[in-house]
Amino acid sequence: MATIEVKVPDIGDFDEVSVIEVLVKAGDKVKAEQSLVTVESDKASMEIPSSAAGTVKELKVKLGDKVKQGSVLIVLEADGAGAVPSPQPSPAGGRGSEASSSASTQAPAVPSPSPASAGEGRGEGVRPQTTEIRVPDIGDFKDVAVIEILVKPGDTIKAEQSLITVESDKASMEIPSSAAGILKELKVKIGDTVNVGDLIGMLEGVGAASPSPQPSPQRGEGASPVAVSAAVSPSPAAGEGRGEGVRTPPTAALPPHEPTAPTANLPHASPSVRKFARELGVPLDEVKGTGPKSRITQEDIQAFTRAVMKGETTTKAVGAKPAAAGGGGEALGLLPWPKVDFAKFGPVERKDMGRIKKISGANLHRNWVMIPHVTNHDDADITDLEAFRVQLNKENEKSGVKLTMLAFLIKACVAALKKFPEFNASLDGDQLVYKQYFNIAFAADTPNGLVVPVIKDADKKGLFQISTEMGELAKKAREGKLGPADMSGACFTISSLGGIGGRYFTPIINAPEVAILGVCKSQMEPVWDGKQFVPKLMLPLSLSWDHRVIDGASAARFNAYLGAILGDFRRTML
Ligand code: CAO
Repeated sequence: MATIEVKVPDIGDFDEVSVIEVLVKAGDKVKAEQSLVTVESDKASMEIPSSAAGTVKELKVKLGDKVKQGSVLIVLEADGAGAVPSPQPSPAGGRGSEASSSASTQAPAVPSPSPASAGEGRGEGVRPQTTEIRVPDIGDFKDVAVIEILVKPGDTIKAEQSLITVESDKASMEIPSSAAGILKELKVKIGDTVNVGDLIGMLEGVGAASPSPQPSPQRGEGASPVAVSAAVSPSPAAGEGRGEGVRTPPTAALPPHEPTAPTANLPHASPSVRKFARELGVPLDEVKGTGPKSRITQEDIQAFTRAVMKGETTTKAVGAKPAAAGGGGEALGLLPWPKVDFAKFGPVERKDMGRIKKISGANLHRNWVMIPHVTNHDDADITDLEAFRVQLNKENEKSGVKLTMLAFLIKACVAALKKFPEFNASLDGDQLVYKQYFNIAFAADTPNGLVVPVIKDADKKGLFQISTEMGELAKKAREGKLGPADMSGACFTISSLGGIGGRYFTPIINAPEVAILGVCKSQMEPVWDGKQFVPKLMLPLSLSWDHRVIDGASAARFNAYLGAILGDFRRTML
């Protein structure tokens, strides 16, 4: 199997760029074109894709590293078919002599620079009164979206001042003005898609830097590169060398100018983070960045979303609307909460909600809104199990530990989670995290509200130990003494109302878990055994599951398996 060094491709004129995100780790399988790292300069950020498919053997960069063209990013054990083993140095770029005993390859250029002759054939153009500013050569990118407009008509623009930001799914870049002058007209708006040569705006007046708008015959088969070059050319010096076969970097990446005021106010985030924010409708400029140089990370977007969902913060757009009691629904396009003067109808007393209720309420609300819940109801025959439990408790009366039905349910759930691992998983972006430990939480009713302590490593504990720990945790819960460690790390939750009553209910999943079992009060029922009705102690089960992760058939099998175990506990040993 070939070993490939995946290197930073030609990224234009960037001398050194910082690695701001590492998107893979050793052992990961990557596809060709899959992004490996995000790099960022002061003007552009871009994801650098892998040039081949394979398994990451070694990471050669870490967050904060400075890299440049040719820096090795990863060592890849290439899949036969996916590998692109030959290095891609450009003779024009002076790298043609590079050789390596192991196959060495540049990731595809992002953006790939234009061929050599962009500056050729300009001639001595007459300085026009009005200059067209067009999208420069931005390499292989097509139909890039305009995501920010940094200037407005009437602004005085300096040469090299950024005008707009464009973004593909792999890179975002600011497009600078090739000339100085007054912006007469903008020809693009946010959301437009643009390509090389598209008109961005019209400048009037003073010193256009790249005067000739004429197409260059030497440019090759490109559609309209010269207008582009007028927009691109960052400085006479950069234009001059082109005729000598020096590769022209995408000017969008080039300009060494000082950021202008609007640029300085722009939120700092990588393209993938911007995309993520847009998908969620999160206004980036309201998110506080916690990354280096206050860069906004994906976690920042998630934290902002969580805070909005919990009602701890609101977006400016929503905040600007008239306040509504019970707020938050407007963000989802819902009607405002009804505002009623209850005192009009009779005496009332107002009390602040307790801390636990506020916290658990916000969590439940988020989980209810964000998880597509389905609940399957079933019954388990626990006639023999209950008799066994009663007998064990009688035998162990003196020990002071009482075996509860919940302890049996915890053990039964561990067996079912082992058999159906997707129930012991969590969603993390596009990935499922399968947990190989079995921490089971149980809902406990306390005077202050609902809390959910966790029995850790329930698979390694016996029924008596589980019952003992449950008793201790339930006592701590009632006394308000549970610490964060007592309530974290759960894989699956059981909510038992068996000691209280009821038949079935629809428990809300405790994110990031993907399922929860609700249990109600068992009762004797006539059950048909094929010949006759026999009295059986039936336990109602209600399993809520996240339909993004679990299918209905799996949920039915999970419940059936749980029922079989509770019907005959010896099956846990199988
Ligand atoms: N069917 C019939 N009886 C049951 C039963 C069931 N499924 N589960 C428990 N019981 C019985 C017990 O055997 C016990 O009876 P005895 O006192 O005669 O022995 C009695 O009910 C009380 O049990 P319990 O509820 O105190 O104990 P537990 O181990 O079953 O539960 C705990 C402990 C902490 C889970 C429970 O006290 C509790 O807080 N339950 C409420 C959970 C809750 O609020 N869920 C809703 C969350 S969503 O809002």
